[in-house]
Amino acid sequence: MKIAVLCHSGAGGSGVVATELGLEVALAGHEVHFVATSVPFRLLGVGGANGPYFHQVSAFSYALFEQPFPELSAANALTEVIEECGIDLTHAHYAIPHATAALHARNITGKTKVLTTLHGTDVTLVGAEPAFRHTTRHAVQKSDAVTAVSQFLADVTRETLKVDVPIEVIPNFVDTARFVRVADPAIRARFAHPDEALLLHVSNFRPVKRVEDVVEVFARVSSEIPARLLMVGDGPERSRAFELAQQLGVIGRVHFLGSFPDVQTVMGIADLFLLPSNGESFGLAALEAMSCEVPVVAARAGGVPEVVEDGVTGRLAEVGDVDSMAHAALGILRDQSTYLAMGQAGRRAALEKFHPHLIVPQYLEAYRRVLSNEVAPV
Ligand code: GMT
Repeated sequence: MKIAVLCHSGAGGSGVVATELGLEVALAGHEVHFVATSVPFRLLGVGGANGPYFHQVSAFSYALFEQPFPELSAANALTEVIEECGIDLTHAHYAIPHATAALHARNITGKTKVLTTLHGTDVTLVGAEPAFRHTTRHAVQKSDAVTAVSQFLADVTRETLKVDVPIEVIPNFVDTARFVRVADPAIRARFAHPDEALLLHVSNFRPVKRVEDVVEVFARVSSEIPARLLMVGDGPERSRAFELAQQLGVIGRVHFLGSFPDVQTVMGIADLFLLPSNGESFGLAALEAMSCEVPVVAARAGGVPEVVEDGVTGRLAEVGDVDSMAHAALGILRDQSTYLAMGQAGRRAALEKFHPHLIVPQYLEAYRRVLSNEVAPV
């Protein structure tokens, strides 16, 4: 198959899933062409003459246009790739602008099929916004096939957008060979003393992530036990988290590391992962932590309970309940046997439920069905 992958290039989960999946599909022997505004985060340094290939969506600004048209630029770039490379199927990650752009390109060329994967905020934030409701609904309704990354997201999509097309649930996956425990004391020693608990948060620091709750939880934990916090990623809420850490007097124990693609190293040395988001369709970062045997303390929001099993692979609390989250974190960190059991259960879940060998074939099968005009069995 020749597949075009239309995705965001930043550090957000949808771009990460698009990239990791595209790489797996290429490994399975298919020709994969990424189409994005810049090289996707986790594709940096990968690819070559044998693919996967990258095609840039060019930006165009013109004084008469008060706003840019990312959807039309993406549709234009995709149209060229479809024509030049003979693309069979376009996999659009995120509804607007990517599914809409893919539908445009399908109309222009009359050639490609479109499979859209919904990731979360494309429905829960963008699609729920009156300014985008009709266009998001149209994108979902008119795709040749639609997948969602959790049952929660499939249900919310039906309710919010009032669509009646089949939505197949295909969960996120994790490369369990890469996301492993890192038992190198020298790496851990860069951030924490051996007697300190190392807490971790990884995200794109958007409001939905509630990064201030991360700091609040950490302040409570570190008032009880020696601890450090690694904050990995960047985004609009980073400075608020920094200021709060200063106000709470814990800034000396919080490391803001910025954004980098090989998060597996910091995941592998952490003792606890914090994900207090107020809405999370899946929570890929939590799964990556679980694969590294790191227990997760998270808010019980959206699809998170489909990933983190309360009391087994971590602990869940209500959104904003930082006292309960801190209490749960301390309970795990103070009890070595709970800590080890939760870490091992997380690893087992990653291997038995979210391994690429289980998930990638589901996408390949969805591609095959779309290309042979079969309907998804949902
Ligand atoms: O909000 C983000 O963290 C980024 C966002 C995206 O679309 O780039 O992530 C969403 O997709 C991920 C991959 O499918 C999911 O694991 C995240 O839970 C989801 N984020 C939200 O729903 C907030």
